[in-house]
Amino acid sequence: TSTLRSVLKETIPERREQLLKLKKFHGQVKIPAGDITIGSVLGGMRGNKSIFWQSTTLDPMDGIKFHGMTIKQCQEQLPGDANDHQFYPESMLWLLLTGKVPTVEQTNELISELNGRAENGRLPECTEKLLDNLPNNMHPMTQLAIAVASLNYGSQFAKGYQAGTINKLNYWESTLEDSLTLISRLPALVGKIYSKITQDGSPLGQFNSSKDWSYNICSLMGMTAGGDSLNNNNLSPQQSQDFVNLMRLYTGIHADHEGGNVSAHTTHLVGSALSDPFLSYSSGLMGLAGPLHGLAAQEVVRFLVEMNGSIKNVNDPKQISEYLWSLLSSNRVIPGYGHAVLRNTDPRFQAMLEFAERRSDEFKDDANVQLMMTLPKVAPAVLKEHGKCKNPYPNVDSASGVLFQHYGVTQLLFITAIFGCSRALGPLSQLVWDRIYGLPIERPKSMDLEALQKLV
Ligand code: NMX
Ligand code: MLT
Repeated sequence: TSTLRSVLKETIPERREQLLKLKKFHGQVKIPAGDITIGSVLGGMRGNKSIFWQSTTLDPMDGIKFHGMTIKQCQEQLPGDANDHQFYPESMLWLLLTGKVPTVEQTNELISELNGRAENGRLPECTEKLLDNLPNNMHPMTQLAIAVASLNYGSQFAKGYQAGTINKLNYWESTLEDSLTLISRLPALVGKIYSKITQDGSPLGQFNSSKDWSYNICSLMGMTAGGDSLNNNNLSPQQSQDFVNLMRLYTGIHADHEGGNVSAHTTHLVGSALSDPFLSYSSGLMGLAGPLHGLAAQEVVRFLVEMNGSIKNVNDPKQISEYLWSLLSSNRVIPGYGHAVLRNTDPRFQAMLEFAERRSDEFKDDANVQLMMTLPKVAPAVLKEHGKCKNPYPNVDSASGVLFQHYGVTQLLFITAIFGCSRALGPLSQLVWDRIYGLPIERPKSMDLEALQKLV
C-alpha cells in the first residue's frame, strides 16, 4: 500500500483540520431540515441526518454518487476492463478511500497488493477448520459472517490496541491493514462457502494472482474459463468472460450507499466501539442478510420464477398486473421495488439492465430475465395505484439475482454473499476515515412512549 498510503497521508491533515474546526467552532449549528420528530423516532429515523459519511451521498432522485461521481462517470473514468467499459472494484476502493480517481498504475498496484495479501487463496487454518465444521447447508451469510469474524484472530488493530503500542492518531493505519486483508480474503471465503453449499467444500477453482479481485471471486466459485476453474461450469468462454464482467459491475456499484443503510450503519456503529474491522464488518454482514436489505435480491428471483410459472403470457401487462395485485392483496411486498430513501429508479438497477441489454442475444430465451426487463413497465403503475409505498420504482436488487442465475448461480441464498463481498469496500473505507478523524463511540439517546407522549 505504499502509494495508497502516501496518497491518503497527503489528504489527512487538511481533512482532520476541517473536521476539528467544524466541531470546535460550529458544533451548535443546526442541520437544515434535520429536525428530529416523533415520526422519525418511531419511523426508522427517516430524514434524521445524523451519520457522518464521506465517500458516498445518496440523492433521492439521482441515486448514489461516489465522491460526487455518478455510476456513468465511474464507468467512464475509473480504470478497468477496457473491452467492457467496466471498472475494477479495486479502482472504486481507491476512489472511496482517497476521494481521487486512480491511475491505471495505481489500480494495478492495489490489485497486486490485495493479491499479495490473499496468500494464493489459502485461508488461515482456523478459519478453514471453522468453515469445515459448519453444516454445508447453513445459510451462506451465517457462514460468511462467522468466517469474517474469525479473521480477527490475526487483527493488527486488535493486537496493537491490546498491547497499547499504537497511538490514537495512528489507529487508522492498522485499520487500513486489517481492512485490506479482509477484502483480499473475501474471494477465498465466498469460493469455499459456494463449494460447501453446492458440493462438499473442496476447491472449485484456483486463485490467479495475475488477475483482479472480481475475477478471483468467479474463479474460486469455479465459474471462469480455462485452467483456473476446477469445475465443469458449462459456460462458453464468452459467457465466463461476461460473468466476470457482471461480477466486476456488481461488486463495483454495490460497494457503498451512503451511511444510513443497515450494513453500512452497523459496521460504523460497531466500529465506533473500536471493535476491529473484522468484527465490525461481520456485524454489517448480519444486517445485509435481512430480507428488507440485501436478501431482497434472492426474493426477487423467487418471485420472478413463481410469476413465470403462474401466468400464461408474461408479455401481457394485464396478466402481470393481476399477478402483482394478488400479491399485494395478500399483504406481500413486490420484491425489488421501493426504497427507504430513493424516490426514483435506482441507477444501479439501470446499470445492470444495460448489461443485459448489451447482451440481448444471450438473454433472449431467459424467461426470468425477460420478465425482469418487462416489469418496470408495469409494476410502478400498480404500486402507485396501491398507494402505500413512497417509491414505486425498481431498486438495486431487481436485476442482479436473475442475471447471476442465468450464468448458473442457482443457489439463491448465495447471492447475498456476493453482495457481502462488494459492501465491504465502502463501510471499511469509512471505518479507516472514522479512525483518521478519531470519531467517538456512537451513543444516541433513546426515548420511551411516556417521554414521547409528554411532548404532545
Ligand atoms: N411492495 C409493496 N408494498 C411496499 C413496497 C413494495 N415493494 N415497498 C414499500 N411498501 C409498503 C411498506 O411495506 C409500507 O407498508 P406499511 O405502511 O403497511 O408498513 C408502505 O409501503 C410504506 O413504505 P415506504 O415508506 O415506501 O418504504 P420503507 O422505507 O418502509 O421500506 C423497503 C423500504 C425497501 C424496505 C420497502 O420498499 C420494501 O419492503 N421493498 C421490497 C423489498 C426490497 O426490495 N428490498 C430491497 C431494498 C434495497 N436493498 O438492497 O436494501
Ligand atoms: C443499499 O444499497 O444499502 C440499499 O439500497 C439500501 C439502502 O440504501 O437503504
